[in-house]
Amino acid sequence: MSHSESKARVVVTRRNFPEVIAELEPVFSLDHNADDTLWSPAELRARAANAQALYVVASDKVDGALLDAAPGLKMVATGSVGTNHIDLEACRARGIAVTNTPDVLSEATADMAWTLLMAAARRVTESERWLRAGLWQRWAWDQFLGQDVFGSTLGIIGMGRIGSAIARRARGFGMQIVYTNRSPAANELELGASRVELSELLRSADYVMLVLPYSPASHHLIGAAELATMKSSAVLINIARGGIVDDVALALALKKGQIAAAGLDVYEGEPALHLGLLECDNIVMTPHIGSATRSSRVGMAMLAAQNLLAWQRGEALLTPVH
Ligand code: 8YV
Repeated sequence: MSHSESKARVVVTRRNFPEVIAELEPVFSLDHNADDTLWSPAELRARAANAQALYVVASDKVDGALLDAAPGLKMVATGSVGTNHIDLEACRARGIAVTNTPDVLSEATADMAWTLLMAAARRVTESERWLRAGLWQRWAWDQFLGQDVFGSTLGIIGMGRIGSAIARRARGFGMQIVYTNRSPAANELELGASRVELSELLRSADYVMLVLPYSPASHHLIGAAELATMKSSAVLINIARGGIVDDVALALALKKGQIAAAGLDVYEGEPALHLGLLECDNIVMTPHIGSATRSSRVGMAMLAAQNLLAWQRGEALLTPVH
C-alpha cells in the first residue's frame, strides 16, 4: 500500500478555502471538488463508496442511500450549524460521528438577519430598483414609506445562539422582544425578552424573525393560517431554513397586503425559487448568505476541518452533534 493509500480518504464536496485544504492535505487522501462541479447524488455516492469521511455543506443530502453506498464511512463533518440535511438517526445506527459548526457563524448571521429586517422595513432594494430604472423624477412626501424599527416589537422564533445574538442587537433599537423556544432562554432577563406562545408572538410582533432549525415539526410552521394572524404592517424574516415558511402562502399574503414585507435568505427547494416570490416587490431576497463574511465562513470551514483532524488523531471531536 502506498503512503497516500494508507491515509483516510475524505470527500470534500465543495471547493474549499486554500488555507483549509492546506490543513487537510498532508493528513488525508482528499477527493476535493476543487472546481466546484455540481455533483449529483449518484456521483456523490460513487465518490463516497471508498471514503472514511465526508466533508459536506448544508445543500448535500446525507441520507440512508448515501450511507449504504459508503460502508467504510466513519465520520461526517458538515460546514454548517444546521444538520437537517443529515439523517442523524441513520448515522448513529451505523456508528458514524457527525460534527457541525456552531458559534463561529452566530454574529455574522445575526448581522444578516438585521440587514434583511432593516432593508425590508425601509424598502431599500425595492426603491433602489426603481431608482436604477430611471423612475425618480421628483421627491414626494409619501414615496416608499416603510415601517418603523426603533421602538417596535421583535418576535424571535427560536432563541438559540443566533436568536440571542439578534436579540442583543434589538436592545439598541429600543425594541420589545417576545420569543418562542422549547425552553426559556437562560439570558431572558439580560435580553429583556419574554417567552410567549407562537400565536401571541404572531399577533403582537412587528417583525417576525425565524431562527429555528428545520425539522418535520417546523415544516410550514408559517403558512396561510399563521400569516393571516399577523399585523398588516408586519415584516417576516427567514434566515433559518427554507420549508419553515410555506413560500406559496407567503407570496399570496404579500400580494394581498396581509403583511407588509419579507426578508428572505432561504427558500423551499432552493436554489429553485417559487415564482410567486419573485413577483413580489416587497421582498428583500438574498441567496443563503447569512453566514457569508470571510471570517465567519473561514471559521466554519476550519472548524469542520479541525473536527476531521481530531477524529483522525482519535481525539475528542470539537463540536459533535452526537
Ligand atoms: C451555511 C447555514 O453557510 O450553517 C448553516 O446551517 O445554513 C449556512 O450558514 C450553508 O448552509 C453552508 O453549509
